Amino acid sequence: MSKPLLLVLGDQLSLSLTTLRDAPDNAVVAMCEVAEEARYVPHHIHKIGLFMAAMRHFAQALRDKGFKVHYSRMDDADNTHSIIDEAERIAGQYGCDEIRVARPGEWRLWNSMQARQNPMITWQILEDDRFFTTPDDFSQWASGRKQLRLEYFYREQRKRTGLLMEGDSPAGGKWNFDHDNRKPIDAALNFPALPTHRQDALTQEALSDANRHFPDHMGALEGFNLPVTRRQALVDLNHFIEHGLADFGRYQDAISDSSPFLYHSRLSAALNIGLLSPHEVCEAAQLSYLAGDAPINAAEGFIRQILGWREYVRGLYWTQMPAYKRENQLGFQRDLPAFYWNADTDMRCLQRAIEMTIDNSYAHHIQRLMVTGNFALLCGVKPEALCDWYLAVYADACEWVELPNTLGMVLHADGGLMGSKPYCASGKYIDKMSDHCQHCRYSPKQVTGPKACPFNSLYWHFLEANAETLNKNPRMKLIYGSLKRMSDEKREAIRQQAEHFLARLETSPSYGQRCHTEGYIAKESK
Ligand code: FAD
Ligand code: DLZ
Ligand code: SF4
Repeated sequence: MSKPLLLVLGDQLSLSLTTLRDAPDNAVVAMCEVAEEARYVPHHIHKIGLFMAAMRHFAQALRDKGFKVHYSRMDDADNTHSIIDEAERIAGQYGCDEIRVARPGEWRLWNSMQARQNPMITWQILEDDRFFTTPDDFSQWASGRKQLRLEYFYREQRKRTGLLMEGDSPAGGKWNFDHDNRKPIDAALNFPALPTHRQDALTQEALSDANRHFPDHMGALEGFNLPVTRRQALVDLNHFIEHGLADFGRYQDAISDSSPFLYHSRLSAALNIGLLSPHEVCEAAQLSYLAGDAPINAAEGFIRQILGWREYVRGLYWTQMPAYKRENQLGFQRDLPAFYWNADTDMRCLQRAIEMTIDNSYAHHIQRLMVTGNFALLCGVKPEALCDWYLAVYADACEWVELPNTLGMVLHADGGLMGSKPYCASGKYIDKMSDHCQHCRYSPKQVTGPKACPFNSLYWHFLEANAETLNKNPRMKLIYGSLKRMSDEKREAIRQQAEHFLARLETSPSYGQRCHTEGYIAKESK
């Protein structure tokens, strides 16, 4: 009789996991804390702490359910510190002849598992059915389409799941209420504080082990407040539904100089490691709408992020990898600006987005897209450098979701698969949506001169530099019209301003080198 090893990865912490269902009595569950996964990019210390604490709690929950669990700790003398080697070592130790694992969240692991040739142990990769769709579902939807647009994918998901549907029609009469969801920051707003999670002995020990093993990683654990158990994740979900959801839509695009979370849910990490299911999160938002507590623009906007974007990027990732990771359609070559690691910049919006990232291992979507992302796009940062940064610094980052957002949505490196046009913007956009500029030494109204906001000249410089590729795009026609109407002198002055700025922009050689030679600086929020 076969004896399987059920390998549960760090982002598979769900009791409903396919690997754990109908497990035979002789099965052994393996969970492996390994240094390789903490270092392949230099993860933020909150992220490492989250994985270590949540994995240890989940192993305990499995034991309580009667599973036989082998848990490899970071300190174990025989730990090989590689997930694949560790799984095979444990399989050998328990006499298992098969390793079962649900599809991992990253292609590199999936590929290594597929390629593994061990005559004693077979690897069986099961489909991860914790999502609304599988990669096969996405592939079927995509087949034969000229363009893959989120909006059409999302409408099908609504019909398929019945979420926010009234018969065959969308609730509220429209599929998308984004038009109502573009309010800028307002000084009178009161954002709900996140629940504070108690750290029990298991969590404290995991965080202390993380700190001891990875002392040079970005951030400090004093401010750690991520949910590490299902119970804590449910507290966060209920809190968001009660206090955040109703205003989520309206202020979804706003940026605050002081609040990192605004009305965002901060549920991404709990969702991505499996403490919450996307189904229960969407259903909770729908219930709140049906009870009259959240308006349709909020519930629809929120559900679209999960049922739409989250599923869409996952489908794109699995159907496009591995070629997707090598895409660089705009031919960007610049290394990452050095201040992405320490927030040492006088550009206030970037300084605050990066400080908040260092403090919380979190930034909301508009900070990622329109501040750090937009700046990297305008400067022409190469995809691999930017992707590694996003993957390292955010607690919710797993490659299936990080890569399409960074390489596709931010850098337009996939030639428009993810977005029909690049999300490039000048300082005017940041000034409109945020309260950063009043604290900044630059002026968003000036394009040239010593006080001019660097986003402004970089914006026009980016459009000029990439005109050959982008001016054919119908959605860019208007802006290229404005560029064309500019006088030659003005264009030349802007070009010089941008080039002067770029020539002085300090870049960071590579994350690996920086990690080992300098360490990362944890800054207190101001
Ligand atoms: P909310 O604003 O409250 O949104 C609710 C949920 O919707 C999120 O928890 C998330 O699960 C989902 N969601 C929202 N936007 C997206 C999106 N664009 N793609 C996929 N899911 C989405 N999200 C990650 O989960 N992991 C990442 O590694 C990641 N990297 C990103 C990198 C860049 C450059 C950009 C622009 C976006 C990235 N996102 C990523 C998407 C998004 O920014 C985060 O999901 C969101 O900020 C998480 O905060 P929240 O839970 O408060 O989200
Ligand atoms: C991100 C991460 C970290 C820091 N540590 C571990 C770990 O020790 N063990 C583990 O199984 N997974 C870890 N992860 C997540 C992995 O890098 C990877 O994203 C997932 O395992 C893919 O399913
Ligand atoms: Fe950012 Fe420019 Fe505003 Fe300064 S002036 S905060 S750099 S947008």
